[in-house]
Amino acid sequence: MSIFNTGVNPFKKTKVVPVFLTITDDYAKYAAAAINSLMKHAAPERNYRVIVMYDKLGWRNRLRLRNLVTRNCAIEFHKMKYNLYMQIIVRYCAKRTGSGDFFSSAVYYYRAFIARLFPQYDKGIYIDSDTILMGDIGELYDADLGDKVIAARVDPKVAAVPEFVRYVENALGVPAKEYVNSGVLLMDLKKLRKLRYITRMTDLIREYDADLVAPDQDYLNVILKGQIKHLGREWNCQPEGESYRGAKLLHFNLSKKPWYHEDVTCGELFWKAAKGTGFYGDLMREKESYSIDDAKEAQMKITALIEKAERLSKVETPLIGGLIKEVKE
Ligand SMILES: [Mn+2]
Repeated sequence: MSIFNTGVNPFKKTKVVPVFLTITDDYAKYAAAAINSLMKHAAPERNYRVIVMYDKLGWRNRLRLRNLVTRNCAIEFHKMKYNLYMQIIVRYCAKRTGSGDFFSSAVYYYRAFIARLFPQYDKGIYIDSDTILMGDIGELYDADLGDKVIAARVDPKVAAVPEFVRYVENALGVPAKEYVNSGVLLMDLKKLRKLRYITRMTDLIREYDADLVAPDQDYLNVILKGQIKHLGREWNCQPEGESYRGAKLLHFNLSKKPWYHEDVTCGELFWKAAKGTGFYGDLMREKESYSIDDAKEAQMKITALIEKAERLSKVETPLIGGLIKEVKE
């Protein structure tokens, strides 16, 4: 147990809502706003435990995140180990350095390890660090999964871009109206352990070594096809381009980030969440130094991602998961 871990008796597992984030030093300042807003909207009668999974996260950032702790929200840090699964992922990521390679960092895959690394929990939530809470995350935790393995929202960014629609349907074999965003996940960790999720994912990586558009999310959709419950808009609301009325969680996904741009829908809510976190100054300086060239580069990256999706959609059979399909049919 590290000195950075604090609060809420970890052994009262049935009473705790575990919420996982996966970050590096670069993401700590955004995660702070996400965690702060989570704590602000926490129900006083419940206990929460924010678990930050990381590889490189300096002690100064850990200390600043730890300072967010409240009476009923604990923070725990978990350093990822370089085990066999991680080796496969790191090697796979190292090959993906093209212009459309958006998600070529191992940190995107840490969420796939949650079930295996935390056997003390039967249910858990994962959230991206580019999110902020507008409601009590305990309500999401209480949602009934029925016989499904996870719950997530159908990705609104996919439906909006025809190249993405063709990509998920042709290259992944997943209907666009079923393809979910992996930024907010409610997980039945027992079922994920039973499925041996991390083994299945790394098996697919080794078997196909496929070049994909959003790898961690693509594997999730292929492996759990037909076993995902769909969340409503309120739990993964992407305010740029859709109504945010009644939203309980805002996600600045594949859009202008409020920490770079002035005119971002709901941007002021992000800044409100960042206030008092100890990262506010860092965030303001980052926004100040964001240049027109940086914005151009970000736009070019999105264009390259769409081009990659279009290129990869021109296949006869899906790129991964052929084996899974054969078993089922
Ligand atoms: Mn995100």
